[in-house]
Amino acid sequence: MANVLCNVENEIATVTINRPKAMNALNEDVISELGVIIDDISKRKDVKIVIITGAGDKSFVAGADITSMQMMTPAQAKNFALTTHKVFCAIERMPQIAIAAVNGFALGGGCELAMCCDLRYAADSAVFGQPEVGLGIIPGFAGTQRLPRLVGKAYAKELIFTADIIKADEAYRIGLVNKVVPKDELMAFCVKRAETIKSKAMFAVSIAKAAINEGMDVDADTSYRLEAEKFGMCFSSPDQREGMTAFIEKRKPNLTDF
Ligand code: CO8
Repeated sequence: MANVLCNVENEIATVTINRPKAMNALNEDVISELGVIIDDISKRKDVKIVIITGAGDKSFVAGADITSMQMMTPAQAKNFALTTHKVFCAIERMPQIAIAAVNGFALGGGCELAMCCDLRYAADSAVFGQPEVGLGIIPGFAGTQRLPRLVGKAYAKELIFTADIIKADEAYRIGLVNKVVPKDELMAFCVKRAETIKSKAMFAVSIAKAAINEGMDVDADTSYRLEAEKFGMCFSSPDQREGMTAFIEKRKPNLTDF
C-alpha cells in the first residue's frame, strides 16, 4: 500500500501514514488503506501492539485533506466522516493496544487519529489542535466526542472554539498525551512501552482495554456489572492459572495467551 505502510517486528506493528509531502493529510485513499491494515492486524495473534506514526520528521498527521474536502457536498462530507469513524472505532476496539507516536503536527483529523489510540506519546516538537472552525467546519472524525472524554469539557470547548494550537507540554498538562519525550527518542520510547505491555498477560490487557472503553459509555451500575463479567472471563485464560501459580511458586510466569 502506498499511503499507509505496515511493518511487523517482534509482535509490534508499526503503521506509518505515508504522505509526507502533504504533511500526511488524511484523504479517502489513506482512510481506506488504514482500514484494510487495521482489519488485518485485529485478526492477527502475532501482533500485540500497534504503533501509529507519520512519515517524515515534521508531521504526525496535519488533518483531513483540505484539498479533497473543499468541494464536497454535505452528503459526501457526512459519508467521509462516517467511513473514518468506522476505521477509528476499529482502532479503538481492536484487541491489540494502539500507541500514537506523535512525531509532529497532530492537527484536526491528526489529533483525532491520536485520540482513538489507547496511549499517546509525543515528541517535544509535536503540536496539537483542532483548527476546524477556522475552515468553516467542526471536528468530524469524532473530535467533539473523544476530546472532552480525554481532557474534560472545558479544555475541549476552549481548544475547539478557539482553534488554538498547543505545544506538547501543554497537551501533557491537560491530559491529552501520556508523556513527552525528546524527538529523536520517540520511537525507541514507544517500543519500550510496547515491550512492557506485551510482557504482561495480553488476554488480560486486552480485556482491561475493553472494560475501560465500554464502561466509560454506560451508567455506573452497568459498568460495574460489565467489569465483573470481564473479570470472570480472565479465569477462562491459561494465563490466570499460570500468573497466580507462578506468584505462589515464587517464579516468573510464562504468559502466552492472547
Ligand atoms: N490537507 C491538505 N494538504 C495539506 C494539509 C491538509 N490538512 N496540511 C498540509 N498540507 C499540504 C500543504 O498544502 C502543502 O502542500 P504544497 O507543498 O503542495 O503547497 C504541504 O502540505 C506542506 O505544507 P505547508 O507548506 O503548509 O507546511 P508548513 O510547515 O508551512 O505548515 C502546517 C504546516 C502548519 C501543518 C500547515 O500545512 C497547516 O496549517 N495545515 C493544515 C492544518 C489544518 O487545518 N488541519 C485541519 C484540517 S480539517 C480536518 O482535519 C477535519 C477533520 C474532520 C473531517 C470530517 C470529514 C468530512
